[in-house]
Amino acid sequence: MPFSTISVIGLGYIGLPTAAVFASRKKQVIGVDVNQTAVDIINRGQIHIVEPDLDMIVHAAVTEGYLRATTKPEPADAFLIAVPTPFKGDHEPDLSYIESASKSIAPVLKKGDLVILESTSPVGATEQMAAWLANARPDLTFPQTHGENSDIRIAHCPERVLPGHVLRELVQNDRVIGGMTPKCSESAINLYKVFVQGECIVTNARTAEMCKLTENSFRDVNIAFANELSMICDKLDISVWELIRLANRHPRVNILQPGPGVGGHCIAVDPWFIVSKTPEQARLIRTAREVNDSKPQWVIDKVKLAVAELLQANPHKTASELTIACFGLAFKPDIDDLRESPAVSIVQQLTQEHPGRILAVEPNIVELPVTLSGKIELKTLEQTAGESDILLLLVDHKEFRGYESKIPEKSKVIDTRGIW
Ligand code: SAJ
Repeated sequence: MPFSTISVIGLGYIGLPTAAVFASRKKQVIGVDVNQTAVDIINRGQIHIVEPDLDMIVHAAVTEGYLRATTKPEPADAFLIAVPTPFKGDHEPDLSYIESASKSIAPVLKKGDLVILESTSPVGATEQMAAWLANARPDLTFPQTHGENSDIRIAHCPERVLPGHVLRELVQNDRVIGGMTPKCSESAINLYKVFVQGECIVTNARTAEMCKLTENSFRDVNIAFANELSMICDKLDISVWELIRLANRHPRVNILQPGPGVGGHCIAVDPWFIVSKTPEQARLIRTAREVNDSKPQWVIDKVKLAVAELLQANPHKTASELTIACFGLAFKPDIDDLRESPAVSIVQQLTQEHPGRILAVEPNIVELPVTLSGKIELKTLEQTAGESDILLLLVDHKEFRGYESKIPEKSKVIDTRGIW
């Protein structure tokens, strides 16, 4: 079935690139978002998020008339829901965005439409979405009650793109397609084949939900292993970086890299969706989360120890005379995204505990986030050399490589990334 009009609900880090790529394949795309400012920016052919090359594609799609944004859903042949699924205070998934997105599209659904849930979701969320839709539209039939004969087709097709490489990965990655029935999957494949060059692999909705959570939990558990090793090695006076390099020479060992903690919007969140459904079984997954979440405090304790050692070596000094320079604020290297960044939370806590100056070097931003502004000084690499007593490397941005040669002998170095 050809899809002439496609609607994407949620124009964030996943929805907007997806909408733009459909539009670049000359589909009529209606982007829907509750944020009027984002809608206005997109309709001007600009973007409100940071992702390489996305501005160009959105600009072209809007000027050529293939992409239009609005706050109110309109009829379409396929709807893709790409809204956030955060967790609440107790690590329970919050499906309220999916609920309001499905309730908002329900009135414009018509027989033959396809609805795809792309948001990362706990197992069962697609069935829940189908129930919300069916409840709002008793005049239409849905797969949970009418199987292959339903008026509406429903599938879960999680996104798996890496921030910073979204446009390439959207097209090239394989796609897991979890239809509520085989016909739902078939319909979803026809939609994704508009731009996906990777393979589209069919499963059911629950397995597709679990697959996405498993991918990110796999990475989280592996990073937790590396982080745990770093804390063990610190106690045993062994370089964890050398250790991992050596162990990885084994043909079947591939350990990831320790760091100051795990940030971003996915890996630190998704494993909790597994834990919340099966708390008794998901013991390793929960512990990995706890290990990774404990790493920022471990780094802060290292800084405090360095301060104490410096004061012991210079009894005439006070802590307020010591300057700490923090290298990197982003949640991972070579991006400007500071949200959910362990580096930011470490620096924030240092501002509360350290009475002296705190400098930050973050080559990917021009202005400090509000949470840090006025509390620390944003500096360039050149301005920082020689000015600091403690150098704390938090993100392995490319600009920081080789900087170790400029660090004065007397300074204390805490390198959470192992590049110095
Ligand atoms: N990190 C380490 N050590 C490592 C690798 C990463 O400490 O060896 C840290 C990073 O510094 C960062 C965090 O982990 O703080 C997450 O970074 P990331 O590059 O591993 O992942 P994200 O969050 O940018 O994107 C992930 C990807 N998932 C996987 O690689 C399994 C991406 O493909 C998903 O689409 C994305 O989550 C998502 O949206 O779920």
